[in-house]
Amino acid sequence: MQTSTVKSLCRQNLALLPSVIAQPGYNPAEVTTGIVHIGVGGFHRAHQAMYFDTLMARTGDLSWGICGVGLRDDDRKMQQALAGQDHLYTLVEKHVEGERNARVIGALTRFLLAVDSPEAVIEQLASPSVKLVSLTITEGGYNMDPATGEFQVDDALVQHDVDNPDSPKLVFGYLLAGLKRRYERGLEPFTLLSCDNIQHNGAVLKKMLCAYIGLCDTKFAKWVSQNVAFPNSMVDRITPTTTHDDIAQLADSGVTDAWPVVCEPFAQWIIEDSFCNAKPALNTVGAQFVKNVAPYEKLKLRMLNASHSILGLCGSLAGIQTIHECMQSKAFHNLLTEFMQWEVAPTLDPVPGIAVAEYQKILLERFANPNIKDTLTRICSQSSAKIPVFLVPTILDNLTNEGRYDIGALTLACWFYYSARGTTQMGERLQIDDSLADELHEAALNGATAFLKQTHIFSNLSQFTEFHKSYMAWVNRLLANEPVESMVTELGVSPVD
Ligand code: CS2
Repeated sequence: MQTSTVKSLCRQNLALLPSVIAQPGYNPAEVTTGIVHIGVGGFHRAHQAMYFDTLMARTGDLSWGICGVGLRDDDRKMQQALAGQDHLYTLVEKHVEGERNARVIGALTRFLLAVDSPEAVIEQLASPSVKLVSLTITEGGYNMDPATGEFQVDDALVQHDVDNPDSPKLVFGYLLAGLKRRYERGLEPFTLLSCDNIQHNGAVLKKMLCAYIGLCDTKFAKWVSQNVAFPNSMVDRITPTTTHDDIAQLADSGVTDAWPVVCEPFAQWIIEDSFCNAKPALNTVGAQFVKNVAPYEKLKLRMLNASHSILGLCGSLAGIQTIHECMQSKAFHNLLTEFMQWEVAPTLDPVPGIAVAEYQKILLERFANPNIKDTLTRICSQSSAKIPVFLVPTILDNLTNEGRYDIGALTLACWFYYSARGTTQMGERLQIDDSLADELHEAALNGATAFLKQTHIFSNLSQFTEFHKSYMAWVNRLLANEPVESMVTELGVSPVD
């Protein structure tokens, strides 16, 4: 392709884009802001924004545009990339066989960086056109103590926000300011939809937000708890980090996009049918409204996300780089089959409309997609916030119900080694992105038991003698330099084989 034919992505160039890149099915200039989304990363752009894009194209109701909000200074890169292209971006679905479907998403209307303009964010939240506020602020963003389930009040940023209600730093301060302004103006509150990988994410958001508001205004906390809807939701779509190659490949097909998103073809969104403001007809574009999301969340977190963490932590020690490379190893493939069948399935509740065996099979196929190239570095990032949600509850359930937990124990042993040494078993340095990395390293230097005794991560797991024994056995074998693959192979053999 000649450079001169490559078009930069913006509204003006939409009609000139090559036909292999699908256009929004509506005029993005006519979209109005009905949603504020806090935490615009790849996942939001591949998932919720895609659903709203399809919804607007399908129904012609253009009132579901999204104003993105970034709370961290780090979000500036995204703000700038999107501002330079009228908030349009390309979403590329990569299929197992190599086929790619690229489309331009036009659902984002604007992007505000809270650190630059807190007042603009609060005013946007208070806008009468806003009906829904959604969040992807990561598992760690809820300020919840995993051991007690309570809001962590002793946090300098929480205190800062209580003292500075007009220029908060955390999400809770913004939500309070936005809700209060609406209340004072006699406007209905917005629905607050958490889209993070947390069991009971809506209920957790409600509890944390109301606890925060309670520190500032107990009467208003009560009003929020009675008048704002916080639907729980299960979200799913594997979205790896965008690479330079992804950008170059798009340029080869004729479009310059500063920050496209790539993802798998699969997408799922199950939302509790509980709204206090207008409800988008997402059921017409593949999402599902249900009465009770809990069994779906549990299935997804315990099967998909925990399996990811297992591949991430065990695979990192083996020097593997990506999820699909793990899946090319029969031993890792078998390990996941065993884990899902023997350690997870017995802990699940019946999931309406989903056959668990079929779900497992599809998951293994999704992980094996060679075109996604999801890195173990991404999967292991913020393990300190993920493991307490994805894996520890399953192990605890199995300890209570005399179930199996060896694969869980091996994974935690690998995490200990990963935190203590920061290398593969061959001594190559690993890139560790975790806000608790130093703390985890310190704990691990005090030994494997001290590592497991971090109750804010592992709850009371260290007190279960049989679990401690299993974990220590794996730790000792890893420290004796036995390759993790041999343990993976050993555990990948079904007891009924
Ligand atoms: C991953 C998730 O971050 C992780 O550890 O398991 O990002 C996963 O890819 C998504 O939840 C898929 O829906």
